[in-house]
Formats: sequence, structure tokens, C-alpha cells
Amino acid sequence: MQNTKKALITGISGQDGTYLSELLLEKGYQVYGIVKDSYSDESPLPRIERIRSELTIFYADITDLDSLTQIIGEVQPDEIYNLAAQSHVNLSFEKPFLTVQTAGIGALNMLEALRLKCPTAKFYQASSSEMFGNSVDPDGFQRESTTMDPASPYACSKLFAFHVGRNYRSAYNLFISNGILFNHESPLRDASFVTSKISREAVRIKKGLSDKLELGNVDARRDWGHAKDYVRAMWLILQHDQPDDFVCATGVTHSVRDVVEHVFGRLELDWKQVVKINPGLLRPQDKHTPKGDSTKLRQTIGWKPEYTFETMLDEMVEHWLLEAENT
Ligand code: F7E
Repeated sequence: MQNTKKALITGISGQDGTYLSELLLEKGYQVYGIVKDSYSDESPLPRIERIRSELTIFYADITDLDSLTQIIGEVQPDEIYNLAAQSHVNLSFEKPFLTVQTAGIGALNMLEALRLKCPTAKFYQASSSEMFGNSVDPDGFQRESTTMDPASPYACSKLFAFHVGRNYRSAYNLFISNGILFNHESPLRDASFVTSKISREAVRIKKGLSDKLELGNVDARRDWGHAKDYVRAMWLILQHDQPDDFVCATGVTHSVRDVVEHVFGRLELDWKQVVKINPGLLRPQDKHTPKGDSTKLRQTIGWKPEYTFETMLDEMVEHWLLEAENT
């Protein structure tokens, strides 16, 4: 029998929103999404264009509680995925208020709308490994029990959303779960994030369209996974029989330099000739070597990633090569 569940996704036109929509459509859900109200039906939304006719889109601001209560009241979703936020860590130092209003207050607005208009819905909050900052357990991992020590306005906002979600869960007995996701990338990743910037620029260099790539801290390490694997975790988290908080990560870290070496190697380019360090791209505070321990997610829910660091980057390079050929 076909599943006729309804899911509502904020930030539906982003990388995660797009992959999650595809997954939910495949599973037979009716998918509703919220896109910023500066857009309209006439605005191009490149990532979701392919599936746009299968989605029901509302244009509303995550900072506007009235619009959100109206939408949630009207849709009566079974599941809500709150993915909308200003999600650039570096930009959050320049735009702290916008970041707090979207990532922090925006999440609270969604929780209020849930509580007031559709308290039976299951709610997924997109929490971030940035909430841990540099706090690491003695074995080198960050996990659900690791002390949180946010190191940017973005991380502080996400930590507020995480805690207020837990508070609503216990105070009002709502099904609210947090996915604490480590970095996740894909061909749909905005080119301002480092893996996408490197693969896109390396392809431009290969094609003779550019002759240098400027980066900040190339020694920074991250636990990078593929967004497709991570949206599957989001869905699984809401299928669990009780609300809870889960870390989603690969457990392996690489440096930005490793990304550069793999991508340039794949394109048979010598990165040492073209990669320049631009001190202007260094962050006021950057994290060190966080590795995520997703044992809880793997053991409780059976999640495991299908992509590796290498297959993920290869797919990104292929994507940018195809883009270069089509423009
Ligand atoms: O930086 C270094 C930079 O901007 C990764 C978001 O999804 O994941 C993401 O946040 C590392 C940092 O991602 C450049 O200093 C060097 O150490 O790709 P990123 P992020 O800040 O880790 C977390 C989990 C989230 O929740 C966030 O929303 O790369 N880096 N050179 C650079 N980074 C950028 N962007 N550009 C550079 O030129």
C-alpha cells in the first residue's frame, strides 16, 4: 500500500532539502517545503527544479512565527524537518544577528508552531557538530555525551536550538529529535564551502579558466561525509520509536590539504603551483581535529554511510567537469 505521509521541510531548496525531498518522494510522501519569502513561483530554484512540480512550496520567512503557524496548521504534516538557517560558520562572525535569527530563533518559531498547531508531528532539528567546538573526548572523538563548547555565532545559535528542542520535548512531551551532523558534502554543495570550492576551482584551472586557488587554513581537519547518506539518517531518526539525539559522522577525518591532493590528483594537476594561502580566509576561531562517533546511530537505527571520502570527492569533480562542459 502506498505511504501517504506528509512531510514539511524548511530550507527545502538547499543541498540537504533537495536530497531529503528526493528520498521522501521515492518513499511515497507528499512533500511540502518552505522557501524564503524573497523568492516566488517564478524564481529559479536550481537544485530542486527537477522535482519542483512534485512539491508544494510555501514562501515564508523562518523568522515569522505567524506564517509558520499558518503553514503548519494548514498542512498538518506527519514529519517536520527544520533545515533552514544561515549555515556558513565564517559568515556568522560577520552576520551574527542574521545567524541567530535564522538558526536560533527560527528553530524556536518552528517548535512553537509545532506545539500550537500540530503537536502530533515528529520534528527533526538539524543540529551541527559545530556545537562541540574544540571539546573532544580523551579518545579523540565527539559523541552525544561530549561537552558542548561552541566557537562561533553559528555554533551558539545551533546550540540554543538543540537545547530548546530538548526542552520542548520534555516540557510538552513532543516528538523532537536532533541529528548532530558532521560536515556533509555533495555536487549540490554551495561553492562557498571548502570541498565544493576546491573541486569547482580545480576544474576551472584544468579547463584554463583560472590559474589559482586561494584557501585559508589547509591544515584544518574535518569528518566529511556525503549529504545523501546524511539525509537518510535524518529520515531514520524520525522513524525511531522514540525521540532522541544522534551524532551522524563517518568517524574518519581528513585535512583540507587532503581534499586538495585528492581532487588535483584526480585531474592530474600539480596543486603546489596554483594553491595560495590567503590570510584573509583564516577564521577568527577555527576547530582542530574533530572526529564523530556515530555508534549510537549505527547501533540503534542501523545507519551506515555508503560513500567514502574518495567516492564523494570523485562525484563532486565529475559534477563540476560536466558543468564546465555545459557552459
Ligand atoms: O570549512 C577551512 C575552514 O566552510 C571547512 C557547515 O555545513 O559543517 C560546515 O561548516 C574547513 C574550515 O565548513 C577555506 O577554515 C580553508 O576549517 O567547508 P567549510 P565548516 O565551517 O566546517 C558544519 C558541520 C556545519 O554545521 C556548517 O553549517 O575548511 N577552509 N580554506 C576553508 N573554508 C572555506 N569555506 N573556504 C576556504 O577558502
